[in-house]
Amino acid sequence: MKTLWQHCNAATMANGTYSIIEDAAIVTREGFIEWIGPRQQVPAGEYGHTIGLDGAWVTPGLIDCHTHTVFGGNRSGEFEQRLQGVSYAEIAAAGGGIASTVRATRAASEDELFASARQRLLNLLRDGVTTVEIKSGYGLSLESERKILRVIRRLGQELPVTVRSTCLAAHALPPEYKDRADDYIEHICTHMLPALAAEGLVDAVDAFCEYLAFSPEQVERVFKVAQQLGLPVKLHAEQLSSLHGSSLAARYQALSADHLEFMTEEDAVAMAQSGTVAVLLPGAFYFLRETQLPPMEALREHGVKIAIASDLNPGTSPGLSLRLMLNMACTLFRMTPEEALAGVTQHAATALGLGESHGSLEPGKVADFVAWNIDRPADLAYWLGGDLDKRVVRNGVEL
Ligand code: DI6
Ligand code: FE
Repeated sequence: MKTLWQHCNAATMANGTYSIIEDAAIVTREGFIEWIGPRQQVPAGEYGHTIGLDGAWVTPGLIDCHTHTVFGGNRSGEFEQRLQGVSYAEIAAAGGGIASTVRATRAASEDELFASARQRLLNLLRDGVTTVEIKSGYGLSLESERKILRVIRRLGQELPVTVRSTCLAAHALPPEYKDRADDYIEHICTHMLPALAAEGLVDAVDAFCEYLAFSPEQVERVFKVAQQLGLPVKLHAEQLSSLHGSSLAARYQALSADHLEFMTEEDAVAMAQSGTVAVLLPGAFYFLRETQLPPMEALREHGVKIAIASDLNPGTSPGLSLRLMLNMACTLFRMTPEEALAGVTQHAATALGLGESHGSLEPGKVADFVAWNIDRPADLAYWLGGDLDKRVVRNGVEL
């Protein structure tokens, strides 16, 4: 049965631009977009339902392509410490930071992790998010990474959102491997990744390439195993220093390299050649009060696709609103509202390997869209948070 949605304007985001259709209509069938165009040209035929959208602006469902939604505890106490002058590094050296979240996550039951992650995810969904990526990485042992990945799968089953699961076992060094980073990498490569992949819990593999995490050589060992397992890779790179992780990611045809404040022009060239998406995370930039901006001009000049994500995590980006990240991408990184919206639709889909099926309003794509009661598409990057009036459609069905 076909459904006709009409009396709306559409920002289709095809090719990563607004690609506006005024007075548009959309035909959906069995969860997919069958046709979209000017209402005057709607194909003749039988429509089971005709739904008026009261002049709303329709965009693709928003996609948050980088989050760490599943974790135990939170770190607002460390936030207070940092405001009193204690540095992120000092807190980490005293056993806080990622290590404290790892302790809380290991101590939590699967049900407890599910309940807290569900609340955070519901916040993201309030912004019209219909697809989200969630990483493990606060377990750092086979059992606790498995626990997190199972929670991630369950979130996708129980909430109205498409969830992609990324294994970030190479996020930090667990305490039992202190001073033995190579041994931990070996454990990831020979035990963790093969087991978790065999259980169907992993859609992609990520790592944290940084002087205070893992070296490019260590990351490459993880990438090689991911490749053998047939899993695409992503990388946290160039957040605090330049190790050329983004070029390494490009050599492995990574779906994305993320953060990137310290990347170089050569990195941008490599990413453009491999089609690796640059995922920028303005929430982490803001929360850490960073001053080094990602090289926007080099990214644009070399045609690297740019996505924006929340990086929702307890340490560096407790960000519960993807639309707030759109605003920050514009104010902090000087992106245009159009670039920012492409960054949470078409380019975010590509960063998840879903560029053919999601991210724009085009025939053949999944019918995930949001009808916003706004005046112009730029309103999505303009309002600072809040809950905008909207209707959300997922797989062709209004939620
Ligand atoms: N980059 C980050 O900013 C976070 N992880 C990462 O790879 C930090 C996560 C944390 O502090 O808990
Ligand atoms: Fe992250």
